[in-house]
Amino acid sequence: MISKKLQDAINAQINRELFSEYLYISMQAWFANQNLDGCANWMDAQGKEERFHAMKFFNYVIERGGKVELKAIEQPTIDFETPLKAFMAALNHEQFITKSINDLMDLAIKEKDHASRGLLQWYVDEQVEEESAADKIVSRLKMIGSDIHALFMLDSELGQRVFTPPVAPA
Ligand code: OFO
Repeated sequence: MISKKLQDAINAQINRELFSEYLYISMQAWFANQNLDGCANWMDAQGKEERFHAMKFFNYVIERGGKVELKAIEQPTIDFETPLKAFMAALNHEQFITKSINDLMDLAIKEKDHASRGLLQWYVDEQVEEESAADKIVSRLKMIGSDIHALFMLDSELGQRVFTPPVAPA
């Protein structure tokens, strides 16, 4: 059975993952209003990924005999000003999430909870991808600057993203 301390910490992380979904669909709405449908699609896929992250923790808590306690989800930012600022906000958010996953791992190590360490390693690896994906788009948007044609090309590329549930460890 999972300790109360770890259970509470994972419940807090479930809230952060659900907030992440909320933040990304807020970005999706903003991009859709800018008629950048490819960027909106990318955010839609990212929101679905966050939901997957939340539910993976959710199922784990239950599997370990713990109690899932859902808390209120904070309102996300609704105006992002420019595509670059939106993706920079996404990158900053992922860096924040990485830190919270690392803190959870520290707690699992302290509690000698090996099952949770295994689960959290999956998230540690996932965060490498999450940060890298956002960082790459930020870099490209910086190169694009005010070149509308290049922005539309990137938008079209981001429109190809499809959410596929990440493969969980065996
Ligand atoms: Fe759940 O990784 Fe992004 O926030």
